Amino acid sequence: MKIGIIGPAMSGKSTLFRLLTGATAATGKGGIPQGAAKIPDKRLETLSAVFRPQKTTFATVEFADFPALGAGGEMSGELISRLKTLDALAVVVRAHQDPSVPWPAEPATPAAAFSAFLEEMILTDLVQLEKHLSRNKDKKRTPEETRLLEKCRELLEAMKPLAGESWQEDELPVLRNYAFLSLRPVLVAVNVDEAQLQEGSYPGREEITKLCREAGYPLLTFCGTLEQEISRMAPEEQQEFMAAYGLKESGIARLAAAAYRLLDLISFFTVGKDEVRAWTIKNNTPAKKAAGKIHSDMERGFIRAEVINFSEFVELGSSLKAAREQGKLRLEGKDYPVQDGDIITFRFNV
Ligand SMILES: Nc1nc2c(ncn2[C@@H]2O[C@H](COP(=O)(O)OP(=O)(O)O)[C@@H](O)[C@H]2O)c(=O)[nH]1
Ligand SMILES: [Mg+2]
Repeated sequence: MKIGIIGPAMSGKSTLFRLLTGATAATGKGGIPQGAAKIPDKRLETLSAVFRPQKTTFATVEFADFPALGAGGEMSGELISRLKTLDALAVVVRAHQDPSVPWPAEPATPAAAFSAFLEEMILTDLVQLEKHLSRNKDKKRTPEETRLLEKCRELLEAMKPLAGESWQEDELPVLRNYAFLSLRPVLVAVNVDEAQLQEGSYPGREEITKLCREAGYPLLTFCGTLEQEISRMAPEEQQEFMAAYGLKESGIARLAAAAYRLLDLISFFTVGKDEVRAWTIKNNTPAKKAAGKIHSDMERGFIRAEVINFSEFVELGSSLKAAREQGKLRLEGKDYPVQDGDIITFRFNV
């Protein structure tokens, strides 16, 4: 699962990337920096305090720091084909007005920068769609597929991203074959300054809020410079500092968590003396398949999953022993859809 950070030049993309991944100068494929961002999870911290393992492993999500869009949101053909390898996009736009940071062309409001991106993405899809419809004119396409593509055309012509539509279970695989950009989930991150953060507002906030609501995109704010300061502090100091800004969590923690939700990912936990760990699965993954995340033997030889959800575990005094004695460890079969926060021990046979 990979999220691309995109947006205009100087909007704060690389700053955000470095904050999320802790990367300094990591470079990946084709010169695009890539790295894993830790997904903060208070539940995992609690489990770690209970089990005192040698090692605590958080879930991660991969981010890639993409080159800037053109001043009018333009995407080169190369950029488009790279964006198609991603599972989701995080669009960074700038609200802070720091005069020491140059603008790529003219100063743009967050809404204008976001609109430019949205329009470019939709037009890219529309061009591709028309190509398919005309080029494959003679090719046999089922009536359903043609109907589906025509529905896409209607949406795109109305400037609606394809992700906003609730597609049928059997339509999605067909659509995915076309690799439309606007079918990808998107989140929007507005880079604000400290005063804007404290006020909870910035110029053009209402406009971009409305646009994001219409597109169905989550909208978040972060202050790049403030987050940089936070990231250099010791944990106790961070809490105090954030409290002064009325923040419970850092903007980066909120963004990482939002990215996880955007990808429809959830975590289950394994606990023990060696390691307490969060494992990432897609929402609604059956237990047997989830076991395969840990080891293919566990999936192949799956017998049962012994499950208690984190919240219940805490209610029962944070003791697996107590939970077992009270018969609160559920035995689930291979089709059980693993829930976010489940603490699981897999029983398997090799
Ligand atoms: N004043 C201010 N400057 C920022 C903030 N975030 C990033 N910058 C600065 O803006 C410039 C561009 O940031 P960068 O992350 O490189 O933008 P990119 O071109 O989108 O990758 C850098 O000099 C950053 O230090 C912020 O929240 N406030
Ligand atoms: Mg950059």
